[in-house]
This record gives sequence, C-alpha cells and structure tokens, in this order.
Amino acid sequence: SQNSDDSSASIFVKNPTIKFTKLFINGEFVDSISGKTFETIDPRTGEVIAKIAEGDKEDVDLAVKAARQAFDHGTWPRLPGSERGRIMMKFADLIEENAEELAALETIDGGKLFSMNKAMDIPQAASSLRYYAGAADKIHGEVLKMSRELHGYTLQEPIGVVGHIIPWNFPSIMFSVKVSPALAAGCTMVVKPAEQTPLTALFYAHLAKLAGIPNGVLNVVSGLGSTAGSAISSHMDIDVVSFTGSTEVGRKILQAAAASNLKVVSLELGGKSPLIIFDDADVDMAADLALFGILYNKGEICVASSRVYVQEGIYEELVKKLVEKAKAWVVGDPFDPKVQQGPQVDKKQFEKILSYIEQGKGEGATLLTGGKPLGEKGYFIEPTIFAEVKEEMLIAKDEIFGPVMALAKFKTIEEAIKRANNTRYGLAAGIVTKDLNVANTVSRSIRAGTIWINCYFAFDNDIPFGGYKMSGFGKDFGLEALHKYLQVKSVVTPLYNTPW
Ligand code: TXE
Repeated sequence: SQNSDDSSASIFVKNPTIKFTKLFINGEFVDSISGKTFETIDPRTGEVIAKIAEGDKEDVDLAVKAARQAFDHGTWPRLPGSERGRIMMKFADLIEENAEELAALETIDGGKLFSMNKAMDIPQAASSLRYYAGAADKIHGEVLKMSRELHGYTLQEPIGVVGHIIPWNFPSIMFSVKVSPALAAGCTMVVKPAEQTPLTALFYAHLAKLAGIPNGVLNVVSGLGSTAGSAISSHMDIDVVSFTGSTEVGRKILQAAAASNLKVVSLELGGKSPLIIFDDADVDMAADLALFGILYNKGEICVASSRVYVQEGIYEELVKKLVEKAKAWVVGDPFDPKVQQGPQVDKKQFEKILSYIEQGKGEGATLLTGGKPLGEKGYFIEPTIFAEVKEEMLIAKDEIFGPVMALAKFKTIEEAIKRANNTRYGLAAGIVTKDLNVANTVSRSIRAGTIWINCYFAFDNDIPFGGYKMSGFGKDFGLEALHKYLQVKSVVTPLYNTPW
C-alpha cells in the first residue's frame, strides 16, 4: 500500500485520480447512449469531482440484455459453486489490494471518514464476498419423504437477473452486501449506485472483471433514480429487485414491480430506532453508546439510534455526560484522523437536516447542544441533541438521517416498550441494562428486525439484517440473503412402476 499510516494520508491518497466514470455493460466501460453525464460533488467543498455517464432506460435495457444472455447461455450459473467461490475470493483479494484508493474515493464522494473506510467499510466489502464465496458450493435442496409412492426433492436454482438499487451512505458495503450473495447463487445482475456516490461501484466493476467474473454477469449503470432506477424496477426482464433507500422510493419500487412483471422485491428502508437506557446502566458507557449510535457516519445510517429513552433515575447524570461528550466531538475534514464526523452527503440532505432542527425548536423541544451548520463551505452540521422530545413531535417520528438526537425520559419498562414501538418503522433497537430479565422482556416486545443489547451497530456477515413494519422486508447479510437470490423447484417422480 502507498501509505499505511492514516494520520499522514499522503497528498496522493487525498487526491485520488478518478479512473472510472463510464457505465460498465457486458464487461466494457461505455458512454451512455444519450451521451449525457451528471456531476458528482465533494461534500467537503460543494465542488465537482467528476462527470459520470448518466445511464437511462436504454442503457438499463442494454445491461439487462447482457445479464439475461449471461444467465441463459453463459457459464456463471452453470459453474460448480466452488469455482464461483474461487473467483469471488479473487475479487475480495483485489478489493483489499486497492483498499487505500477505494477508501479515499469513498471519502471524497460521500464525506465519510477515511480511517473508518479503510478499517471497516472496504474490508467489509471484501469480507462479504468471502462469506458468500464460502456458501457458493453449499447450496442444495432437500429430499422429501412424500406420503405417497413418490420420490420428491427440491432444487435451489438461481432466480435469474437481479436489479440492485443502492444508496449513498455505505456505497461499498451496500454494493458488496447485495452483489455477493447474488453472485454466489449464480445470478447475473445490474447495479445502480446512488447518484451522490457512483465512484466506488464503477471501480468494483473493474475489479470484478480482473477477478474473472464473466462479461455480462455484473453490470453497473450509474444514473438518476427517477430514470435509471425506475427503469430497473419496471423492467420486464428483471426477476428480483433488491433496494435500500427511502421508504418513499421503496413504495414506488413495489408499485413498479406490481405494474410490470411482478418481480420479487426486497426493501431495506428508513428507520427511527430507539435506544432504551435503564437505571442500572453504566452511565459513561451508555452515553458513549448513545452518542456513537446517532453520530456515527454523521447520522446517515438507517439504524441510527435517533430516539434515546432514558430511565428517570439516571436521566440528569446521563444528559450531562451526553452534552459534554457531544461538545467534544470533532467535526471536520474526513481525512484527518482526529476527526469523528465529516460533512453530510449533499446539499439536499444538509438542508433537510437543518430544517428538521428548526422544526424541533418550533415544536418546543429543548435544544441542549448543537443545532447549527459549521464552517464556511461544505455540508457540516454540529452534533445536535434535543431533550424533552414528545411523541407527537415530527423530530420524534421522522427519519432525519443526520446528527440529531431526540431524547426523552421514562419511568417504567412498560412505558419504554410502548414508546419504543410507537413508530411506523421497525429496523433496529438498542437496550442498555445489566438485568437479564429486562433485556429479555424488551427484546421480545419490540417490533424491529435487529435488537442490540449493551452494544450498537453490531453487524456481522452471518447476522440477517432487515426491517419490520414500514422499514421494509427481505434480509441482507446472512444465509437469509442468499435465499433471496435462489428459488425452490420441486421435482417429483414415481418410486416404482406405479401405474399413474
Ligand atoms: O433516497 P432515495 P435519498 C432515507 C433518508 C434520506 C432519505 C432521502 O431518510 O434522508 O431517504 O434520501 C434510487 N426508482 N435513506 O433521496 O431517493 C436513488 O437513485 C428507483 C435511507 O437519497 O431513496 C438511489 O440509488 N430508484 C437509506 C436509491 O434509490 C430510485 C439510505 C436511494 O435513494 C428512484 C438512503 C425511483 N423512482 C436514504 N428514486 C437506508 N435505508 O439506509 C430514487 N431511486
């Protein structure tokens, strides 16, 4: 690697050359048919980084045609699983070899911390590929004990051509978490990265080709949601669409799937996740967890602990600690290793967050700290904590997707459960307590897809992740995700020469 010391990331690393700006279709980088491009912006400054080919319906059609050809007639779905796994392992190695450059691209494109990208996001992209590579030769059906004189068994077949529509908050992790199980299953695919952060997905396309993934298996069409994204969700020849993004767009995707070919849909949508801190908690640890839960990745994370409920016995002490720690939290250049929070991804998100902060003040919540933008340029926002947040306030209900915590006090475990569940979302929840009975009761009572007890953001490859309620359905991560890209075929034959 060019530089192993994060604290002195070189000028070279901080200014990566943009090598890939075109669509990747059937193994080649190509311009969009229209010749149109869009600009991707550096959120530290608001300046243009590069012009990226803007794919539209015609480009999606070409990519789907290539993916269909590769699925119907190509080698990928027909290779032994172990061979697919071997190529995926190579892909993972190449990601690690290019980790520094990928981490830097992620920082300039999305404002994410370089140190975290290098230590977490990029290694996770590689590790997800390896996890599913290991599963690729362990995909099998079952022999069925039928009640009649019949022999029955099931096959797990790749489902076909997949459309992945991914967001901008974790461009590398989202790319890999969606692409890896689909590759392992033997599917072919079209990926549309978010228009805010197309750079790493195009780089991954290049690495996939180097690793030996055949042409047409993995296509990347950068473009806008309303054109390229919607062409994927309404395509007649895509079998599954796997989406992560807003609840609003999730609804559109489901409608487009219903109105076109009834493709299978999986949706990982917004959240408003509660973190419940009980009286017996270690106050220092709980304050760190709560702060990390809302400020990590500048609050641009679907499972952010955006509602924090604190039991009355430790409320005052915890609030004091939280405010102290929030004031010491370092916002600034995401390449600086001392910095804990970079800029929001773009102007639209920046303005959305600031308008929620104004809303919170107007609704009568108490602003304990923060509440303002930071610096002359770029999209930086102070870590912000509101207290005395009431259930009916918008800042308690809506996903803000920024560094804004809504704090409230509770008395009893019943009250905590009721308030935690008082949301249209159900992505995750956190509990801080030393009492096992409390932890068990609360974890079983909350309607959310992931519950973290005395931890937060504890993701791993084999832990399925996905929502309840309006946070969507279908899982990423784990073997559950592999099954999204497989379908079961039942095969039946008479056992003996039974006259039929
Ligand atoms: O999301 P969009 P936006 C939430 C978060 C954020 C809000 C808006 O609250 O503030 O959504 O962000 C593609 N058909 N999350 O507007 O639009 C789009 O191009 C098909 C939560 O950026 O949902 C991008 O690739 N696709 C979230 C992807 O959808 C369409 C992560 C996500 O963008 C489309 C991101 C259409 N009609 C935002 N319109 C999470 N769950 O982690 C857009 N897209």
